[in-house]
Order: sequence, then structure tokens, then C-alpha cells
Amino acid sequence: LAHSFGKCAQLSDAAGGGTRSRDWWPCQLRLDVLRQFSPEQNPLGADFDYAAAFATLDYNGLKADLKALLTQSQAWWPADFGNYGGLLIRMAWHSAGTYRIVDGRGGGGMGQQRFAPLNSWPDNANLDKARRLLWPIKQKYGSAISWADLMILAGNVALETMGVPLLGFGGGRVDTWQSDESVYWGSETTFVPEGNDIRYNGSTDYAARASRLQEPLAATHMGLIYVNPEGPDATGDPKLAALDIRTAFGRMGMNDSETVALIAGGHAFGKTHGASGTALGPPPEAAPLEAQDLGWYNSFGTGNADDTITSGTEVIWSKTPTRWSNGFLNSLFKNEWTLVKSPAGALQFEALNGTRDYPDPFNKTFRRPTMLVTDLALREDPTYRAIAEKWVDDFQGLTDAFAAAWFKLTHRDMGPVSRYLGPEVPKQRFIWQDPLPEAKYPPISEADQEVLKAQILKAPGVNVSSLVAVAWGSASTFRGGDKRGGANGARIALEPQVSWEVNNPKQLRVVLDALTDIKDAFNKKSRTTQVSLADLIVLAGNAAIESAIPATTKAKVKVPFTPGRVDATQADTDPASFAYLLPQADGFRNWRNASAGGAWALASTEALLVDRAQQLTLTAPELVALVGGLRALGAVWDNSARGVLTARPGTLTNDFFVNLLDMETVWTADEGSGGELFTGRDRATGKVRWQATRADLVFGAQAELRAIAEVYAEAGGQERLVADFVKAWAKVMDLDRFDVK
Ligand code: HEB
Repeated sequence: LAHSFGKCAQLSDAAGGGTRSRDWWPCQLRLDVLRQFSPEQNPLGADFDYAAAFATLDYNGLKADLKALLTQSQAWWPADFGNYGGLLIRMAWHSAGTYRIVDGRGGGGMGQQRFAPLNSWPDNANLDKARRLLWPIKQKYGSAISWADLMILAGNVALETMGVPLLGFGGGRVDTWQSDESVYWGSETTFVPEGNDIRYNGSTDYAARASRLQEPLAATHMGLIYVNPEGPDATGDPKLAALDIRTAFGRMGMNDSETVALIAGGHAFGKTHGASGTALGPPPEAAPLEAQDLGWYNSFGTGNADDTITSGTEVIWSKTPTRWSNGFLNSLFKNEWTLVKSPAGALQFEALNGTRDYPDPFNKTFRRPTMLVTDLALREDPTYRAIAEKWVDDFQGLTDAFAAAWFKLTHRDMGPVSRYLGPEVPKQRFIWQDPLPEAKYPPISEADQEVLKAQILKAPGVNVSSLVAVAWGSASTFRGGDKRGGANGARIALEPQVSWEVNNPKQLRVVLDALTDIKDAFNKKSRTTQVSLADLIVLAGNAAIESAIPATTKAKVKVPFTPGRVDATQADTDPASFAYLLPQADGFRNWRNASAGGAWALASTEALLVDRAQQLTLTAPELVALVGGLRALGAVWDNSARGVLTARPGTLTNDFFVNLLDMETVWTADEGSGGELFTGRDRATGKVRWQATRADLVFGAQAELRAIAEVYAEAGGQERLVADFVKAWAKVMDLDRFDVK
């Protein structure tokens, strides 16, 4: 029996083969995304500290080796123009470019290009070669440099060596060891050139559909980083391509001028590859074992060098493809363009009367100027044109804009600047980094914390539920994807968060006013230290929880607190960018965004709850403990009784689980609620006992969640819930404290 790697054996297979639960029940709610990247999976050890390893790195030696690599052409993959720069820049850009601001997922922060599906996306064709070229260097420096950092740094060194003055480099991207299954890449089952029907809802009205790309997606096709280089569905239309580019780059958090700078700057280098229409072999994930994780075997000619096939387009943008210049924009505006086909049959533009002075990468002959359909978008779209034309005669302007946009592209998924490592971190701060002021005072002492907690609990108009809800609202904007959000900065007191429905703005105001009074009084009195609103918000939640633990609980509990948060200003808070931190649902507070669009509108409430838990980097037991505790504390967004399955709300009990699992209650869906709301009645009398949502009942319905819920409902469950809730709560409050970790 011959086994072809990556293909299924005919009969059942060992190691998880055969027909699985997922095959039987494709729509079952899965908790897999809460079990990713567990420390036990890390070959470097559960307590590997990348920052410490990076501190031992010979950074300059590494950069020198990367620079030397650029011009050390290898026989197994000869370098175009004798320089791997273009290839490495494309690798870095495709690594960072999967980032979407909408949900903060994707991006270059985890070294995901090494794993499926990204390693086998058509758009990443032959980037397996780029990573393999880096292997000797990775091998030499070991765990002191992550693959994630190395891929970005290689792009930087290529750009610098070829003449772009960059802003710098921040290390700190920690490798993962498996595919990140939390990223929604779309629902299609085919790759580009098909694979975009669902994200556009079947529409082929290219002008209308561009901006309606299903959220949170940023790419126009399954298997592309951004847009089809031949224009929407290979229509060859640059104007329509511009609309796709605007949506795709916008979803990456880039404005029009950053977009033009990135494309005009990136395509100053290298070339595209479409030597022939010969079909390529399977991508790495489906390639035969002996190919050793390399894919896209090319049977045309030598299979590489001048015979390389990657995208199928065959374009050389600049007369100096290994040197930073304005060659791209000059060519774009100074030539007349005709739509032609590459040798592989892909649509592209050629200047038919242009001079043959664009160098062939290998044979010392020269070609006419060529461009991608998407490149022409920078000339045919009026807004892009105004920006691009200005830079034709302002090379310095393009250089500055490209350097800034490249830094943003490659760092915007890294979160706070306190995560950046290494000697090349720029001093300058950018608004997209969600900047925080320096702490000017030592963190408040434990004695002060106790004084403040006592004052908070006596403050007018607040109660356990509101204090807990506000602290949760402040910390729970964190997203593990791009490490944005969290309690530090107290941005819950600023726009747009202060107005979000999920934060119950009226109640939030009362709590913020009370806490601000306490803060002002404390700071007026104290000379040695000052308390921030951000710290007080978390401390208030902690105080409320400590006060809500019933006296009968056989454990003395203090909620851990890490002081030292600072308060951001509105000027340092871009409301448009922070709007993306609004969760599409917060099942923890039993809220669902009625106006959510895209894939979220289609997702079940319970799937959105698991999704949120994943962004908060929670495990399944942490998710269960937090929801049960928050419901018992009455910290639901609207202060309703829905989901609060307890007769004594505001007390940290295990009542939610005891009552949910009580067989004397019978649940039915409320008519007209679309299966979202439920009523629980006494089995014998029919009397209404409880109201609930899907984000409540899922803890009794989904077998694995139910198994955990039982633990909190059984003997010893009260003590266990208090201990586990407090631990998980403290974890959420500190998710963004990279400044102390
Ligand atoms: Fe790029 C290349 C597309 C953007 C950089 N690009 C390339 C290609 C294509 C493309 C198709 C070819 C591939 C082959 O090889 O075949 N892009 C594209 C598109 C876009 C872009 C569609 C959107 C519009 N790029 C971009 C950016 C950047 C870049 C943004 C940066 C910044 N690319 C690049 C480079 C290259 C490319 C560097 C070259 C590579 C070599 O040389 O190899």
C-alpha cells in the first residue's frame, strides 16, 4: 500500500484518522481554539522566555549574515539579478500582510507562514524557498531568534541593503508550533482563482461588492494575502482593482497614502514569475514525503531561475530591481500601457512602444516595461493617482512614506511598544501603537490599595454588579491576536468605548464619576504616589469580588492585583481604530451586537462566546468559571435577570451551575426570539423560574462545557469556583500588562 503524504489512506488511518466527531457533526461547537499553543507543545520548554533568549542574540552578527545571504545565490534556487532581496521582501510582506484590523488576527507575530494553510496558499507560492534559504541562519542563531522575527528582519535587511532608510525593527514575535485555527480565512472550499463566492455573497458586481467583503476578511479570495493581481476575478480592470485594494488594505488598517506607498515601494524591487503555463506540483502540505516540505514542483525547463513559475504573471517593474529608486512610479506614469498576457497566460500590462531597458534576471538581455493590473490601479484610480503622481517628482516623499508604512505593516500586530525588543526600536511613537504615557510614580502600595478598596465599596451609586461589569468592560477589550485593548490606559473612559452599549454608558458614568472622585482625593493628599483611574477601575472590580464571597466559603481569598497602570488621553486614542475593539458579542456579559455584520452575523451566540474567550487567551475551564462567576455577581450588560440563575445576585456563588444542571427545570425557547432566548420552568408546577440566552444554556448543552460545569456544581464546587474565578479574573485584568511581564 503506497502512502502519498498529505493524502488520506484509503481505510481508516492511525493517529486520529477515521470518521471523527467533526465529520459526523460538522456544526458542533468546538472548543479546539481554546486548547492551542499550550506550553506542553513548546519544544523549547513550557517556561521558555523569548525576551531573555533574544537578549543573548548577536544582533549585528545576525544582520551581517542576512546581508551576506542576499547575494549568495544557491544552485537549487538561483537568485534573480543575483540578489534574493525581492523574494525576502515578499516573504516578510506576506507574513505581516495577513493581519486584519477588524478582528486583530493574522499577521506576522506568530511565525504562522511555516504552517498550513498559509504555507500552502497559492499566494505564498515559492516562499517555502525563501524560508529554506534562511534555514542555515536560523540554525546558527537557534532559539535566540524566532522564525517570526527572522522573516520580518530578513525583509528589513533586504530593504536596507538595497537602499531604503528604514525606521527600525522591534523583535519580540514569539513562535507558535502549530497552525492557528482561530483565524477565520473564509468559508470557501477552493483556492484562488475560485474561492470568493461566499465572501461576496455570490455577487459579481465588482464596483458594488468591493466594500461589502465579508467581515472580518481582508483578502478578496481564499488563498490570497490581499487582492487578485489580475484585477477582480481576472477582469484586467485597474479601476475595479483599486476598489478591491482600498477595501483590502483598509482592513489591514492602511489609508490611501500608506497603501500607495507600500505598493509603489514594494514593487520597486524584484520581479514576478510566469515563465510558462505548465501546471505546478502540489503545495508543501500535499507534497510527497521526499519533497521535505517544499512544494510547487516545477517541471518546466530547469524548474527555477528564468523558468520559474509563481504567480503566473511575468513583470519587471524597475530598471534597477535590486536598488531603491523611483523606477516603479516613473515607469507607471511615463509609459502607455496595453493589456497583454504573460507566457503563462496571466493578464498584465506592457508598454508596447517602451524601450527595452528592463533587465532579465539571468541572461543579460533586456525587456520592455511591464506592470500588474493592480499596479495600474495606482494610476487609474483618481485618489491613488493624486498621491502617486505627487511622488513621481518627490522621491524623498515616497521614501519617507514607504519607510513609515513598512514599519507599521510589520509591527502593527505586536501590541504595546513595551513588547518590542532589540537595539533598533525607534524612539518615535505612532498613534496606531495605542500609546500610553510613562508612569511617573511608583505603583500604589498594598496599604493604599486596602484604603482605596474600602472607599470604593462605600462610594455612592455603585454596587458589586456595576463595579465588576465596569472592570470587566475595561480589561476585556484585549485581543490576543494583535495584543491591543485591555485595562491599561483606562480607555473605557474615552471615546468610543465610553459610549458602547455593551458598557452600559449610564451605569459606567456613575462608576467612573465615583472612582474619579476617589482618585482626585487620594492624589491631592498623597505626595509620594498617585493612583490612576485605570488601576482604580480594576481595583474596584477586585474589591467588589472580595466583598461578594460568601462567608460560608471555606477559603480566605484575596484577588491578586498588579498596580502600575497609567491613563491614556483622548488625543492618544484613535476612535476609528478603537472602534474595531468592540466585540461582536460579549457572552461574558450576555450581550450580542445586534448590528454586527459579515461572518459574525451568521455565527451562533455560543460560537461568538468561544471566539471571545480565545481572544482573551482563556482555556475552557477558565471560560466556564468566568461566565458562572460573572452571572452570579449579576454583571450582565443590562442588569436584567437573564442568565442570572441565582436567588442572591451579587454574591460569588456556584448557583449558576447548580441551577443550570437542576433536572427540576425544563427549558423552552421563547417564541419570536429566533432561538436566542429561553425560559426555564418548574417541571412540576410550570411556574417560571429563570430566563436565559444561548450563552447561558450552552454550558448545559455542549458536552465538554457541561462536563466542566458539573465540576463547579458538585460537592466542593463552591470553593473551587471562587478560587478558579478569582484566578481567571486576575489573568484577564492583567492580559495587557506587558510592561511588568
Ligand atoms: Fe507584490 C511580487 C502582487 C503589494 C512586494 N507581488 C509580487 C508578485 C505578485 C504581486 C503577483 C509576483 C509573485 C511572483 O513571484 O510571481 N503585490 C501584489 C499585489 C499587491 C502587492 C496584488 C497589492 C496590490 N507587494 C505588495 C506590497 C509589497 C510587495 C505592499 C511590499 C511592501 N511583491 C513585492 C515584492 C515582490 C512582489 C518585493 C517581488 C518578489 C520577487 O522578486 O521574487
